[in-house]
Amino acid sequence: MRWPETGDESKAMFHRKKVTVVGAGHVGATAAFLTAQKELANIVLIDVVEGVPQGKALDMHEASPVQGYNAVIHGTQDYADTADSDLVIITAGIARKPGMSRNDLLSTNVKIVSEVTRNIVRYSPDCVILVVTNPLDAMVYTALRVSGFSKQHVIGMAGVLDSARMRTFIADELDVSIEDVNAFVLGGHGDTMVPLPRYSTVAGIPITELLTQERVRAICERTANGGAEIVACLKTGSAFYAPGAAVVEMAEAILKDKKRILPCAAYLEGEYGVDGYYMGVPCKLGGSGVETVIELDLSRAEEEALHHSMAAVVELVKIVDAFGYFHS
Ligand code: TXD
Repeated sequence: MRWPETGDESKAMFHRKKVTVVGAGHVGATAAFLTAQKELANIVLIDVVEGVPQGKALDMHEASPVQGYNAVIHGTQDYADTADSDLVIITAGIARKPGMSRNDLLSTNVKIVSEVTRNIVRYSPDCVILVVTNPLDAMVYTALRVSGFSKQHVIGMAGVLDSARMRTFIADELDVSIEDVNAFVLGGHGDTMVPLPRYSTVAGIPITELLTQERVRAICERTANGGAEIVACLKTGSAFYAPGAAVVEMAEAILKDKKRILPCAAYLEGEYGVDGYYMGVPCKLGGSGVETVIELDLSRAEEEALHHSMAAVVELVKIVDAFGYFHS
């Protein structure tokens, strides 16, 4: 028989959305794999370490017959391959090494995220950027400043992960399906984050009506220490399955214009009394990125906790601003 000739690959890729994942490490590779499994887009995986994105992309490609997904996954060191991405997920960065100060880590990751953002913007001037690299609230601020994009197009992932952890603990505690559990965690991504039990529900019932104050407090504390709990087990490295899944939930909302209501790190200009910083707040997430920030009515205690969390973000961002890398 005669088989029709295969067309040029760039044309074949045209009809599917395109996602670039920068950083082919634990979170980046997991997010890429889940994106492919959900057939959300073709994927470009890019990393500075030669061979790693190529090897992981090929490995994922070879999983596709078994998993039954159609998606082109391409590993590269060349930003030209990322051209015209709809969504770019930035997970590139280094982890804190023994003897390294927080500021050294911050400085290194600001440089990395700045350089990555410049490259991304050059080839995908209309994309949405989803930042994952820590310290999250400062890195997403860096990406906004460097890209010159609108605030709707530069978003940070943290709240979906923190809320997923809280949902897990609530479902375990009450022995109910995670499908019926919702939770909201706001604020900066760190130990000052603000879990909101009043807005965390099981089938619409606030958990404050289902659990004692003491159990609610324990769940909130475990949520705030969720990242550290995994690090303590793994010893080297941090969580990546739940972070990868959280990234893909946001990616799906954007790529499919779902208008999900999810906690995102969004750039605030007056909302929640915050001006000029990123913070985790409920947002409507769709095709144009953060479409609306939703302002919840907060109790006095919740408001105070949020402003305490904000103070930690402001400290970090002041340091980032002082580096003055944005205009280099
Ligand atoms: O909720 C959240 N936002 C987070 C954030 C949840 C989990 C992880 N969080 C942070 O994401 C974590 O603290 C890190 O800052 C990033 C990525 O975590 P991951 O666990 O994936 O780290 P890895 O495995 O070290 O991967 C980082 C990759 C690695 O392959 C490096 O070679 C690459 O980043 N890297 C780069 N890629 C491209 N370009 C540059 N400049 C670069 N520098 C390093």
